[in-house]
Parts: sequence; C-alpha cells; structure tokens
Amino acid sequence: MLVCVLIFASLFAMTVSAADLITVGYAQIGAESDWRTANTESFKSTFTEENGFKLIFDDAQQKQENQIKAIRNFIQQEVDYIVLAPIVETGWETVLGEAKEAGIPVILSDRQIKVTDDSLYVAWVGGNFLQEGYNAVEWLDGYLKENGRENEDINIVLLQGTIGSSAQVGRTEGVEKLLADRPKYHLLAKQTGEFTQAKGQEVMESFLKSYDDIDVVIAENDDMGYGAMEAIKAAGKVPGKDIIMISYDSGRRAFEKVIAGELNVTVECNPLHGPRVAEIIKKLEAGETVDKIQYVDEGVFDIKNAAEILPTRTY
Ligand code: GYE
Repeated sequence: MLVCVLIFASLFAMTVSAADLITVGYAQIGAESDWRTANTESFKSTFTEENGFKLIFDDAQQKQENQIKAIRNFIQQEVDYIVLAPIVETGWETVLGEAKEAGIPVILSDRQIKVTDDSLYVAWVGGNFLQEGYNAVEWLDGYLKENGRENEDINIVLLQGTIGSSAQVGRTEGVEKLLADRPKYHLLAKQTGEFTQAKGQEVMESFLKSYDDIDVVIAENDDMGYGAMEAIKAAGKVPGKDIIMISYDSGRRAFEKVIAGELNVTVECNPLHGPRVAEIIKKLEAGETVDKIQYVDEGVFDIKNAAEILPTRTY
C-alpha cells in the first residue's frame, strides 16, 4: 500500500513538474561561425529543466525555408514561446502571422526583421549592427593616425555576411556611410563570404587576384577574417602587417589572433543572448511589460586591451 502511494506521489510530482516547464522553441540559423556556436551554447545552457524550461532546438542550416518549417512545427507542438534568430530581414509575415493566430508570443534574438506589423513579435534583443559598422571605420581612423598614415590613400575590401541579414545590412551601411565622408578611403570591392571561414577565404583569394594594392580588409565576422588571413598568407603577404585586418564578433579565437598580431581589431558583437531572452520570458510570465527593442552594449578590442580581456571571455 505504502509503495503504491509512494509511486503515485512521485508520478504525480513528475507530471506536475513537467507541466510546469515553459516550453520554448528556438529556430536557430545554423552553425556557420564561432559566434553562432557560442549563441547556441548560451541557449542550451540557459533553457534547462533546472531553470524551468523545456527547449526544442532547431538548426536551419542557413536556410530561411527550414526556419519557417521549424516555426510551423513549434506551432503544431503548442510551445509556450517561439524564439527566432531570423536569417534575413524579409519574408516573415505569413509564418509569424500563424504564430500570432495560435496565440504564441515570438521573441526575436540576434538579427532583426522588416515587417509592417510590429505586433508579430513581442521583443527583440541583439547587437547594434549600424553602430558596429561605425566602430570599425572610427577605429581605422585612429589607427592610421597613430601610425602617421592619415594622409595616405587607403584601399579597402569588404567581406560581407549573408546578404539581406540585418547583421550584414547594418554593418555594411555603417561602414559605407562613414567611408562616404572620407575621400581618402576607397572601397575597391565588396562581396559576401556568407559568414563562413571557407567562403571568406575563397572571396579574399579572388580579391587578391584582382587588386595588388589592398591596404585594409573589413570582414563582417571573425570567421571570414580567418579565411582571409589564409588567403593573404598564401599570396605571400602578412595579415595584420601588410594588410590591416578588421573583423567582427570577438570570441576567444579573435583575441588570440589580435595578440598574435594577425588581426588588428575585433569589433564586438555579443552572442550570449540565452539569459537575456530568459529574462524577457520571465517578465512576460509575470505579466510585466518588456522593452520592444533591446540593444546590448558592445566594445572594440585591439592590441591595447585584448590581453587584459581574454581571460574573462568564456566563448
Ligand atoms: O556576426 C556572425 C554570425 O547575426 C550577429 O551571425 C550575428 C552574426 C555574427 O554568423 O558571426
């Protein structure tokens, strides 16, 4: 009898706790970069059962159609919240309309979307990509000045991220806006390297074939920057010395490259959005209002501060 009661009690406890968990479907973009890996890890370590969540994770392998499918699956599974890291800015109205219809709140993380109806998502948290674009060019101004090169003509190539992603759109716009005010800076070429090291290397190889006078590479993420370094070395030049290297994200590998002198600067974009999204969900659960747009503070790291910051980097 006692055994029966105990079994029943523990089964009851299990059902209650499972039912208490908040189910979250995360439509992740893919695994294209160190940043993305750190971002996935941030969600997986935050949205645990111990923290009161059940996470359903989907990797869309860099395809919007897969993200749309994932969202439809989440709706079918009646999750409590949908988190979306949208690969590109456009094309979300229909599927987010379906989520709204089903009464499931959508939180955007990392990249933004362009929709006419703002009520299709509750909140967004991520980096200020336009500002990151400015940060790169302003860092270059300072660096050239410190090296007595402020009156030189400077040839720049731009390795862009996934075209149409808000990370690419913002960074490109920020860079181009400031370049437009600086007649000594010349943008020789820009092309996408899809945010991957392999594609970054391939595009840089073709840039090096077309231009023998590149002074600066701006890569819209560190991984493409690493690829570009390989291409530069293969062409018999020294990255960080013969060509000034600028890239984005600032994971541990980037700090190590800065310290080694191969990367001149890494403009920060912080990937640790798991706890930030969990905070938003907790507030919503408590009936509180949340800020619709939440930018994360971000820094700029070069040889002056990299060694000091590296030990504090967890990713
Ligand atoms: O910079 C890049 C990643 O959207 C901010 O996506 C993110 C970007 C990040 O693949 O490395």
